Amino acid sequence: MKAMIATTDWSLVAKALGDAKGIVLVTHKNPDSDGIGSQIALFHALKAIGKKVWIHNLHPVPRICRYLDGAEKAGMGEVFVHLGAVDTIVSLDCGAKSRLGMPDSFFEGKTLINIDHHASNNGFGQVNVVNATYCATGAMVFDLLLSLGIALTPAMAAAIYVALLTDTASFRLSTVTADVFHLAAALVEAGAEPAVASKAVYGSNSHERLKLLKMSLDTLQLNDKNGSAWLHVTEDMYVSTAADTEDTEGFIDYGRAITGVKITVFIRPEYEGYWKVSFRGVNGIDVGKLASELHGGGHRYAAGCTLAGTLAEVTEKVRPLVSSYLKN
Ligand SMILES: [Mn+2]
Repeated sequence: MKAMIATTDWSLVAKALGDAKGIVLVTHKNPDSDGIGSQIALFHALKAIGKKVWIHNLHPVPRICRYLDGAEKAGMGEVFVHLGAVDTIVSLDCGAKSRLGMPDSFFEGKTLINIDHHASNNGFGQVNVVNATYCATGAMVFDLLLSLGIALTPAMAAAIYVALLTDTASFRLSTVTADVFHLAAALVEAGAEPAVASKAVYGSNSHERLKLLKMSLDTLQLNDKNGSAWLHVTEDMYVSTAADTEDTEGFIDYGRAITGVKITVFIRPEYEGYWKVSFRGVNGIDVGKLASELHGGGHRYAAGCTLAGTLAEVTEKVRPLVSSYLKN
């Protein structure tokens, strides 16, 4: 097996994990398949070398990942009952400490290891491996396991595969290189099942989700001479369809798939009075930079921020900035 990026230096992470007596793996609020897949793969790996390890996040495992062997191990909420048994925290796929959503007391006196591929990551750990050239944090976990000499089991391979699948939008993004396919092949050889992952991620829609999608597509607007696509959902739509935040996963891709659209904006309720604004950009447009101008972050091609106000106020705030990114 060949490392995705052979030059990544895992020595400090290996040392910290080697020294650790108890480890908790965490990922960002509203976790996605990359965060969860990375956690599950590393969980199995650390178990295999005899470590005490837990998975804990603020929010639950998304439905599309619950088929993974190990997903049932994930705890959730602001309170982590095993905190006393833990001396090391590993943050996976999280661009900022605040995005973990855990209280300050969670981190007190612990060694924090930060493994991530978000360009906006500021290195908030005591040990950091941050590299935006990785297409997924799952690919980083693969390289870490390789450097630790841990053999991939089918459960680890399946977890990394779903991370890779979703963070590359099914191998559709410009981050997809020959090395990504080599990695995918290695995962399948180790027991990952692409058909099972695809069915879970893309073939498990609920009726509620499709009703919400229909309403959201009704909000689709093209601006900036058809260079930007905008769509949203509202709290009322959640109520009338009985769908939830998780069901909006992938809605933004409908905008991205329109010919000529260079930036897609998707807005959804975050919490009372706040909206989550997500951006997707084509090659050559850095929506990560755009989001950072609104105190958010992410990748060049996918990013987001949280803004206060009404939907109309938020839209008016974002619109001129989007236009300015389309002028050059
Ligand atoms: Mn990711």
